[in-house]
Amino acid sequence: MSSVGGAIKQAATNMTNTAKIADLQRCTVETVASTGLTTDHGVRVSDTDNWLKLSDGSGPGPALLEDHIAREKIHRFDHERIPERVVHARGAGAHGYFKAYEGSAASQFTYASVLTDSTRTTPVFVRFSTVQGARGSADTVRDVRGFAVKMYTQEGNWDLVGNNIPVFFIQDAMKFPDFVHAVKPEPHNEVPTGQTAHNNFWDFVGLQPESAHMVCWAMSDRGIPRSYRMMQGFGVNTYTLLNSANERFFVKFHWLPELGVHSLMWDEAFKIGGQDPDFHRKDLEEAIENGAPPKWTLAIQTIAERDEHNFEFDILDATKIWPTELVPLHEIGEMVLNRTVDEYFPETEQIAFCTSQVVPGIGFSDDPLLQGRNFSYFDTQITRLGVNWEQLPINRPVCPVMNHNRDGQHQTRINKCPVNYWPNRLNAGPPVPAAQGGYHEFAQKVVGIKQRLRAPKFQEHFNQAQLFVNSLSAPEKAHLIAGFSFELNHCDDPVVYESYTKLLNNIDFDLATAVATNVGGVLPSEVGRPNHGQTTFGISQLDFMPKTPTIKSRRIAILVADGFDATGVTVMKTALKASGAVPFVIGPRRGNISSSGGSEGVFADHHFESQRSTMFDALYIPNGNAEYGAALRASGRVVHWIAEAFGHCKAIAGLGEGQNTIQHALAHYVPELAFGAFDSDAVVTSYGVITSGKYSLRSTATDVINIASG
Ligand code: HDE
Repeated sequence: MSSVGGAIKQAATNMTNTAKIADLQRCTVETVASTGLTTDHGVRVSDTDNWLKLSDGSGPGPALLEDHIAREKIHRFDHERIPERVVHARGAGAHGYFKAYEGSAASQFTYASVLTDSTRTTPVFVRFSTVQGARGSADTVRDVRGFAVKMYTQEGNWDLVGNNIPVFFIQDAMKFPDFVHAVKPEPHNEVPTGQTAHNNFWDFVGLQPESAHMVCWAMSDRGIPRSYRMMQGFGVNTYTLLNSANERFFVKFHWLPELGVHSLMWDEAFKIGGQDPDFHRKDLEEAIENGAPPKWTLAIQTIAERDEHNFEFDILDATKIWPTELVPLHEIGEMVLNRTVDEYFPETEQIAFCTSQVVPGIGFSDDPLLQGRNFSYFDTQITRLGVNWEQLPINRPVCPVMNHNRDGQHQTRINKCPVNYWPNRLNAGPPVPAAQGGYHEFAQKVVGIKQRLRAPKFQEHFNQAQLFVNSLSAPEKAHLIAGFSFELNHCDDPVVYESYTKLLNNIDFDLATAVATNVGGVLPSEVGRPNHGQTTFGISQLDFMPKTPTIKSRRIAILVADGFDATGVTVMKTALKASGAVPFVIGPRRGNISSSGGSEGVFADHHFESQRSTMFDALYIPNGNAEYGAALRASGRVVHWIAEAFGHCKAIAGLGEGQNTIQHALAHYVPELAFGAFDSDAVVTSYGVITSGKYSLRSTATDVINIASG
């Protein structure tokens, strides 16, 4: 029996056989060539290319409607599309597992076994996404990234539907439709795609100042991550945990990436948007398939019930972080994503997250954003996937499901039971008492008057925006100014950019002055709001460099031409691979490139035109003979490669002719033109010209330098 595609995932399947993968196997179909083509009702088809026609043979003749085989093919095609997600339409997903750490602090706060039982391996599916763009938009646009985790626990599914930014634009769920309408393409011309750089977005956020803190995060480097694998994840909303002594704690969830937090340069991000719109999607797949499964630590911040009101901000306000100096992080487990999907639509598209899906020991708070989310997600899945969306293979739990919900479109369960209600004479489907694992709501005492309101501490909007700006490093601050300036410069309505530059003065005078100067906004005449001068850990990406410096899974380009030094390339490739990096040889053509000794050549994976410096983290140019050096220096594309990589603060190393070529390319380089030149010091060593690298890629730079010198 020949099996198409069957062998492809074999290796991966063996090492990732979680309970969920086993469950999905029940409906995973291998394409078996020997079966031959059939209709959907299983009848073998002899011709799938020619519609049944009435013809004397001299011409096609009219097509006959009676051709049920052709009709079925067209009908199925006509209905392939489902509504895309109203936000977060573009995404990429992967399978993996979560494991709680042994002896972590989690059991002080919760009896949820998924978080406390270190002997368990809980299957997970994670979907990363952008928010604004349509399903077909580019990955690297400036936007917030979704970080949605479905844990298939033994007590039911737990969905932690988060973002890569710890706060949100609005405080009350009722503002969500306004916010999304404002950020999405404008209604009259459906412009722009995958961007927040337009009048309506800045008009709205200017009039809704509670968004100021989140807007700062989105305009910073956090809005243009290098990879999904190098982002933090945050539950954002305040949830609650319940322990076995029936004590309740408020909790915020954090995912901390093993690889550290890194971003693209803005100039890189929008170039990649055109050069390779699937950059992040492919990066996730490439890393998993190359044996570098991404890993995150799960950490929690908790606040006891009695301390709820002991903070100057409201701990239920999703536009605020809980500074770690006030509320420390406890690391309680880790998540690894080690398996790519078999088919995008049934897995990544049909996965449906709901904040309301929690498991015993985890609950909600009165966070007004979360309360609305708990309603919205379930509702939207019904439009997107139909009422029985929880039965879809990717969504169904790995534990038993038993209740009296019935029927609806696309019901796939056949319940062998004559009663579908409770109570019933057969005692079928009785509720489970809390003591035996039934979900238990905390008995929260609530006294109040029915009213529409914003609670008092929800009125303050700029303290933490200021804290954010104060906590950035100098390069990050410059990137923030550049981000604001780019976006507001795209707004052509003066009312919009003038009022937003005025608002910025409530956050920071220098920021407001710099942005207003760049975009023709309103220059502040005096400080709008005194700076409290406070900073906090965990805002700057420099706070999240990898614990152990690594170049694992980083893409390194080796530029060559005929006459290169074969030994130099072999040694470098071997050293890079040994460090877990992924080297690519780029030459004047795809194919064999001959070496200086004429002995062995090297196969160039790509030619100079087809892959740009933006797609790599670092660049190495080996030595070679004189003709080789001359050819490299005569190539405008090579010179541009080097200058562009330098401008993006990449690690660059070269030997001999490679070094000469780098110096040639950078001889007329005007540092001020570099897209971040302030932290891109050119260092000339005996190994070549090496930039210190952008702060966020510094570990790569150091390691490439070490390898080049070693
Ligand atoms: Fe969402 N959000 N959201 N959101 N959200 C959706 O659900 C909504 C919010 C987030 O990969 C929708 O299945 C409301 C915060 C992610 O499938 C929808 C409010 C955070 C995803 C919805 C928020 C998020 C969504 C659209 C304000 C970070 C993608 C399709 C009260 C914690 C999940 C869907 C995936 C998706 C509603 C605010 C994250 C319409 C009403 C805050 C990662 O239900």
